[in-house]
Amino acid sequence: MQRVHQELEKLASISASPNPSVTRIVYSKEDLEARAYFIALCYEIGLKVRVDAIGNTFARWEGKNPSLSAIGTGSHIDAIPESGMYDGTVGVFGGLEAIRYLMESGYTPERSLELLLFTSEEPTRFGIGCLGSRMLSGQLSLSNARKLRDTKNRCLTEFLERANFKGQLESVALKKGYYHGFVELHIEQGPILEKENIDIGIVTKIAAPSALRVSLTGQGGHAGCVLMNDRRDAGCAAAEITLAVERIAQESASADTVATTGILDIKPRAINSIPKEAYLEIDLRDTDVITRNKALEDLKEQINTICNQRNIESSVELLNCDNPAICQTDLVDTVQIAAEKLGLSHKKMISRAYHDSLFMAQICPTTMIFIPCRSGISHHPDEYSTPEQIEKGIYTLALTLKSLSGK
Ligand code: HGY
Ligand code: MN
Ligand code: MN
Repeated sequence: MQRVHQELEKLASISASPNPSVTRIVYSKEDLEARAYFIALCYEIGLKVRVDAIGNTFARWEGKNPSLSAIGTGSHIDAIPESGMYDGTVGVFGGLEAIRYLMESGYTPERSLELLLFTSEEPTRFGIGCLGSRMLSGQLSLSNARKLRDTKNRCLTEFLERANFKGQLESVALKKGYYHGFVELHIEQGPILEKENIDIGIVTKIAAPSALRVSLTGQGGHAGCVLMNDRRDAGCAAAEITLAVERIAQESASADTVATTGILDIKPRAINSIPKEAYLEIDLRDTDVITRNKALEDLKEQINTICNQRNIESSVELLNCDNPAICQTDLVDTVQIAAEKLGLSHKKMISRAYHDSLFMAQICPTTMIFIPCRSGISHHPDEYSTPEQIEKGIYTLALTLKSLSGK
């Protein structure tokens, strides 16, 4: 399986940041170049490729009975700034390798197999994650899609035109029953499999993410001349909110409540000028939607209290507030049987990261195959899975796809 490792290395070199980090923001020059590289590899093995109106890419291995609903696999190749080379890409290029392995073993599927490259799994461009899988599963309304703006106030259609993706947004959502099942191969992005020395994680539940955009406006002014009681310092309000985000997650009854202020900007950013404005993007998750929603409500209240006390204007925009996904038992069992056939240790587990599978699970039976990653590091240049770990994931995926597409 040497070729898939070479392909992952080549893919990692298509990046806006220097090796070993990877930066590949959706619809950037690097993203489009990486998509073209993937599509060329799909054509090499005769897959039929369709690209939808927002760039979701479907590489299809026609089955003997094309009228049957297909089996899907896949993930994403967009990468947040200064991140690693395995997040998402193992599911796309490992999915391709699984298909090549089945082809080369002389297998022909009954049900067609589709390998997907989802557009924009990461929230970097528009603040919302899983844009491609949300839209193809009908979880994001066209009006909300049209409202999306990046930090330079550019809209989705501007990027689609520039990338020359054809078709109407209306055509992205798939018909109900399009897929018979979906399985995504992905690095764990956590330490459990490595710690417990287990080859394969089988995902039974995917956490429920939510994201808030908070804009704060104070007074600003001269850092030397405005007395402390006269200040309306947006930077201090942002700092207090950031600590409230941490406190709410720490004090939650559930250990699965996690929250981060991943973006915190102030203006005008001058040492002798009191911050007039602040901008925060907050990520808050739990595997239980009720606990998550309670934490979200607490946070909104705290933001309000802090801003009232500090006489700061605030606007709070809920970017997304998704339900967790429950993975389908017989798909989970199919993965387990595949791992056992290969003599691989395995463990059922929760995914604390969200994935495109979170949305695929809304339209078809879905599960995920996790492989260990070193010290659980992800979204970081040190992200790493060994070739052996990747190959065990690919073989498990291949046997799973064979079992699901054979009937
Ligand atoms: O943030 C996440 O959970 C995913 O890796 N985008
Ligand atoms: Mn990620
Ligand atoms: Mn990912």
